[in-house]
Amino acid sequence: MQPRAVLEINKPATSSSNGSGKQDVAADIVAAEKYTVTGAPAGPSKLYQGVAWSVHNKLVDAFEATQAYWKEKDPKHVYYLSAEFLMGRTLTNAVHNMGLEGEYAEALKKLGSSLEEVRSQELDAALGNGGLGRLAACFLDSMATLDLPGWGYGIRYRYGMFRQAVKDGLQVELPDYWLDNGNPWEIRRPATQFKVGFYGSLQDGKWVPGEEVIAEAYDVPIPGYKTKTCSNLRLWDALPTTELDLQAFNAGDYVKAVEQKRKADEITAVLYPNDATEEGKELRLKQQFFFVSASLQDTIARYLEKHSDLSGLPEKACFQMNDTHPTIAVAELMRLLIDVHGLSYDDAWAITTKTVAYTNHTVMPEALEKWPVRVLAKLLPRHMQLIEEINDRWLASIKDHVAGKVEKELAAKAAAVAEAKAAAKAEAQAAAKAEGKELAEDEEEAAEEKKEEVDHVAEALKAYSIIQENQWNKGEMLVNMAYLAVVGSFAVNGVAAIHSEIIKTDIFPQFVELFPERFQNKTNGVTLRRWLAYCNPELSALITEALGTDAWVKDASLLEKLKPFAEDASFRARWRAIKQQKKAALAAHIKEVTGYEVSTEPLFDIQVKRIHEYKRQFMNAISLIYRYKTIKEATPEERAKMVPRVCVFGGKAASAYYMAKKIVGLVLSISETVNNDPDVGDLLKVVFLPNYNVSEAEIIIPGAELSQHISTAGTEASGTSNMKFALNGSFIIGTMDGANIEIGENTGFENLFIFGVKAEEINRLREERKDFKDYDPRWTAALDMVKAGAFGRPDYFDDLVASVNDMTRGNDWFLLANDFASYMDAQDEVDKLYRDQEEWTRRSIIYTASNGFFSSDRTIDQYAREIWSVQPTPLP
Ligand code: CR1
Repeated sequence: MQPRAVLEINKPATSSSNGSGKQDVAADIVAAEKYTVTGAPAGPSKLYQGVAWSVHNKLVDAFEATQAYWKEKDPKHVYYLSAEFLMGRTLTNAVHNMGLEGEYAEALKKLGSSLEEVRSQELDAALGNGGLGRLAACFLDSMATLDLPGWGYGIRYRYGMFRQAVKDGLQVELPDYWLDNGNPWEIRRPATQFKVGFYGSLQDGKWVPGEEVIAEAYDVPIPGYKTKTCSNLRLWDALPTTELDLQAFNAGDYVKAVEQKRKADEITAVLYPNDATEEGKELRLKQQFFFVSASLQDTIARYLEKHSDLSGLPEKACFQMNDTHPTIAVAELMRLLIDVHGLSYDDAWAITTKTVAYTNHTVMPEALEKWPVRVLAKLLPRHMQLIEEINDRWLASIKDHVAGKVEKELAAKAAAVAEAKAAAKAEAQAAAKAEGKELAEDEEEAAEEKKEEVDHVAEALKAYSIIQENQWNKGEMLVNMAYLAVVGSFAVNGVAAIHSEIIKTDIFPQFVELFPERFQNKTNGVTLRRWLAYCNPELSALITEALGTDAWVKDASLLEKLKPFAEDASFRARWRAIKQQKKAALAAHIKEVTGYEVSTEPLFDIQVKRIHEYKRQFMNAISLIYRYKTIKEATPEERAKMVPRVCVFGGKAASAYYMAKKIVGLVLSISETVNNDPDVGDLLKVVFLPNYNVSEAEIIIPGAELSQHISTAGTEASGTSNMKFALNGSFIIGTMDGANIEIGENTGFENLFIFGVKAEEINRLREERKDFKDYDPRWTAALDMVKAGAFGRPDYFDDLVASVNDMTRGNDWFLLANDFASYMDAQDEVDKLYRDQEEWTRRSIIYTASNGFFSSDRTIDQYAREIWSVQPTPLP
């Protein structure tokens, strides 16, 4: 067991800047270093602390100025409620956004170091899982940059999600001790506390919680780029109402003495605790309610400092629910307005439905949250009661519409039946006539049809009901949180054009029919600060030189002007040299982390994202096995023609996701076999980089030449790394899914390697392929190698291999085998183009030049105008 290297830190008093304008930054750093770290050895880690606390003070000044100004002006704010914020490191971002890089570079030079050296000492704030959390972080950057009044609200998870490590060729999960060295980027607010209750009962219609914790605020300043605006991410920590029960303690009951503290600690320990158990489910809901309740109470309290009448709340606040995790906000806002502030149900509902908006981020059924009524009623009895009332009123309000629809459908059906019957009757009559007989009339028919209609309406209403029966577990009632979100919101949006269509046709069609205007699209974006300017300073400098300005960092549409440079051979040479430099940096990182030595000559081919069957890392792995087999069997002449590749994987598998963990295991096994096979040499290297996170991505993405976004069409809502890769001049191999489609439209589809079936073909194919056996021979050959143990542990991979034939969902559910042949063809096209380095580089430039659309500034501008109605409010 390694001891954790925890620094001892005495947090400095906030804001030490002397306000006299000119400052000696080096002295400031040294001073901060002294009062922040005691007993730590000198070196980059100590220096990091000094720099960070020195920058902290500048951030706090900007933060206080902005917040005071907004408080005075009282503009409408957006509150971005999110279970995840994947912030990554802050130092570089803060220094650059505030335009302090010159000062700090100079100061650090004096101190014998550099920003690059100290930045690596910072631990990632990994309070997120994947794209959804990183999107939230990009959005905060853009909101501040566009001077839009708005805060993020979330949870300060003490151990993040988990740190992924590799042990014996498999993923293991460890706590992520990201707060070990203190956190210079937050400000604790002991004065901002709210009580949050759980359990208990309803007494005389009033909720009396059985358990309470205190939510305490931590503010994380979010500096905008080239603006004085410094926004806020407010994260909640949970404290017990009684930290130590001294009586229990003195009575020797030490467990009971700290029970409250333990319960509070549980809430803010980790993101997404395993919800396979009932306790886990309850804990997740507890977390969701905890941060939502605190955030709403906080917002209302601030609103009431300036206004007395809550009916004006929609003019001052908009709550954007980032996926369904914060959806309990609909019920909690109702409760606060009715039970705490004395409003009528109708007034409360009018306010709620003008204040709350919902973004859907997924169509995967397992991620569309449904809470058992049982769990909700136990943990939040008053909220369950309100949800029932919301549902009853909702269903009553649409009953006529549904009845009308049913009537029409029945009439159409009856007409068809009558027609068929008449035809049959005519036929029978004709036959009877031929035999010389008479036919009797059926008199009971009409009465029966009337009775049927009533049942049909009730049946049809079920499709609209927020409370539904569990289709897998009859008798269990569930609250469909996405439906609650749709009913309670004034706007619902998807995150890429195709996804926003799919949610209308497949997820919420019955709601679209009632209020089509509520549904919108907001194609995702990424901040060009972090994902181009700062993670790839060399490329950024070249872009700035070519365009004669760095204005593209804030106005991404200017990137378009790079296009003519793609035709300039000397520019291409410089572009290529920078890519080589970034590949070298990635190669060095691979060596440091995995020990594998990779050449920088091969094509760098990357797939980094959460591990999931729908993202099809397994298909990529199988293709690499086939590539390996081809190399092994090739003649020297054939080998000479091959395009060598370094193939990098990264991504976490959810701790309870059995199949995903096996996929990680397979990639690691392939990597070990291939990289140690002397026959292969530099023709193929396969690398799994553990603990993929924001900082890893900042090294990986600039070094990529090809990146893989190969989800089964219709399953990836958007993807955002595809945008980051494209902006860094990396090609995309991918399916017609998520934002790939819009990237194709912007870049020109001829520049992407598109393969596989389209979303509209999926359902038919899944049906057709129930007994599919006609596999591509390359697919079969590769799988046979796994089965035969070419990568060790054949038994371990048995069910992964079999998962493609999983009959419970239907054969080849994610259509890996189905798409394999076209995937391999697309890969051949990649190799072919890579041989022509001039053309490859030309198109790489086109990628960067074409994708300014995917700046999150554009996305946020759309949200602000089309959903939030929030105006830029810059400091004078
Ligand atoms: C989607 O899977 C998308 C991000 C951000 C994810 C991904 O395609 O880019 O959201 N969804 O919109 C998600 O995490 C819980 O759902």
